[in-house]
Amino acid sequence: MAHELPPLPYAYNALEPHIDEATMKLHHDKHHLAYVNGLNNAETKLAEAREKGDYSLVKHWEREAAFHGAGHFLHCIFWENMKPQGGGKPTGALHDAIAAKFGSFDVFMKHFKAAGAAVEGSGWVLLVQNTMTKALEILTAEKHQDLSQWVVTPLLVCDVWEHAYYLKYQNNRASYLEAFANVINWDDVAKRFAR
Ligand code: MN3
Repeated sequence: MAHELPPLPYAYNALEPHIDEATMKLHHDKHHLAYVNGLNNAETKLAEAREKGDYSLVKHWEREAAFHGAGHFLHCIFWENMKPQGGGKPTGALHDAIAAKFGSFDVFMKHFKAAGAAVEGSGWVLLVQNTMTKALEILTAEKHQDLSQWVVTPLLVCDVWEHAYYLKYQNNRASYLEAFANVINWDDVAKRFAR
């Protein structure tokens, strides 16, 4: 099931004069499409690696999947986060949650814009909800992936920092991963998946 470029939910010129038509055309038709194609290619290569049992290029293709996948999913949200005659303030539960966390909507917007302006190089500023604490947070990302994709919920995680295995396995992380496979609580993973 290949990923596809979703059509813009409005015309290319619909956000004028705030965001110009030429930018929207290039951004959606060229940049976003490149992420979609790159993600499909990476997933194909990873499927081939699984078929062949050859993981010699797994680092490269995982990086490609993270870069293009994060780019694709964030842009899907980005287009829908905008509309002609947008702006103003949220109402209802979202407004209340923002006010409760940040003090007021105006403070939230100041923080959001400052955080976005401060991202070094290319990146994003995001309002997110932590799925564990339910808290709203303002987060930033340099580039957009740093080896992961957005819009995912963790189901099974394994710490591969050295402190998690060095006393017993020293530099042999692969042996630690073999051992980890023997202690996975699949009931817990299944519960998270069902949720
Ligand atoms: Mn972009």
